Amino acid sequence: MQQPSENSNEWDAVWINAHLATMESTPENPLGLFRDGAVAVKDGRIVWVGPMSDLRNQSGLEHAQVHDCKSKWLTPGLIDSHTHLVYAGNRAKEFARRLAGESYAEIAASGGGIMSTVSATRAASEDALIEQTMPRLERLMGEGVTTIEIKSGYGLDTKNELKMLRVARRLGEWQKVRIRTSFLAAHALPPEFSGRADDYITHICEEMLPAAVEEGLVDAVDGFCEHLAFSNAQMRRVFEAARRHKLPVKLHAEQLSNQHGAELVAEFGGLSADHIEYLDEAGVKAMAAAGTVGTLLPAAFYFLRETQKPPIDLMREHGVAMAVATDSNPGTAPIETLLLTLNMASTCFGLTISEALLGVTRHAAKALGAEEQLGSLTIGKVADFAVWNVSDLAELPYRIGANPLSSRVYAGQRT
Ligand code: DI6
Ligand code: FE
Repeated sequence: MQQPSENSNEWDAVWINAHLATMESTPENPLGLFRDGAVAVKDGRIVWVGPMSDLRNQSGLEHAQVHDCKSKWLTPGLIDSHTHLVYAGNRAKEFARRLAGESYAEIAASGGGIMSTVSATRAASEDALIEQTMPRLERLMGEGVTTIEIKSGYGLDTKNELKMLRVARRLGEWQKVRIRTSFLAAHALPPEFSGRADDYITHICEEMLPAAVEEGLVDAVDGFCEHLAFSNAQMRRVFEAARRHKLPVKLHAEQLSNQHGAELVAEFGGLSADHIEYLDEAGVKAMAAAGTVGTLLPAAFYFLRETQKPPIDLMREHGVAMAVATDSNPGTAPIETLLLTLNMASTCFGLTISEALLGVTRHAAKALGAEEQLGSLTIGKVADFAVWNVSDLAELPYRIGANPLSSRVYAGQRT
């Protein structure tokens, strides 16, 4: 059991009579489950975690606000570590085209796909983007999500990429949610650079990224390494620019084909390789050696009716941590629920209940480079919790379309 920290004398609040999933894994107990526990909070951080039987002896208890969980399950706040939440419009018409037989790649090649969302997003003001994104954000928050990664990538020029990132930052200031931004200018080739992909990469490295960094808008650098987007060599140049700014990298890798993007991101000590349906053993080994997380995006797999599954067994064998995220975006994953995504991760990819839940907590925190702060009920970490009205946490991935959230706690405050 964890020991109280020295300055824990006066707690602000304590959640009692909770069954806890600490996410502090052991081989026998991967979710760190224990029943009849309590968690205490001060200044937005966890200061004590222990069994109810030890609570009475804690001096911090005296003035603390007490929240009785009445035997509900309490987990860390959920983390959606890969989203494209900020965008304008939608692509329902392209869904209809796909149902009539066109492929995602064909629609992209005909000027639809990412480019249609780029046009809509460029035309939208910051306020309009906020207005359109807010309901999506609130739906995720309503499922106990307390941290969300949001990418740019629908601006594709300096002005509009910065606009998207500013919107992401503003959402985090207005709502009780932590936002981590990723700079994704290397998402698609904008029409201004048609036929000149290498020049666009130069423009990203020399103009766009420095401008975004200058405004403090970038937490990580991302890219789309794919035959219909950017090559491994082009992504290497973007990652070298990221390194000059001391920014961590991540990558949309091996989604539709194997471009050895996972090896590239691992070479740069990257946070995560995402999608990874076509990942091979060399990529898995490189990720294991670098501590790069494999981020699974089953909603995109489902929505594109893909059949190639990520190499889950190889990642288990080599000890690659797996995160699970929505990929919420208008083209390949128009989804606004992380709970349903958990179900898809288990149903489509065969993740165990523990793997799925670690994928939206501790491993998702690692995918954001925030494992020191987030993702488990550990003394010193931020007090972001979700309290669930379930008798067994397996109900979270199991139920389809249900939302058993009872309450949500952000930085020690009930929201
Ligand atoms: N892979 C995806 O699944 C999304 N981006 C990416 O790089 C798709 C984005 C879109 O179609 O709008
Ligand atoms: Fe994505």
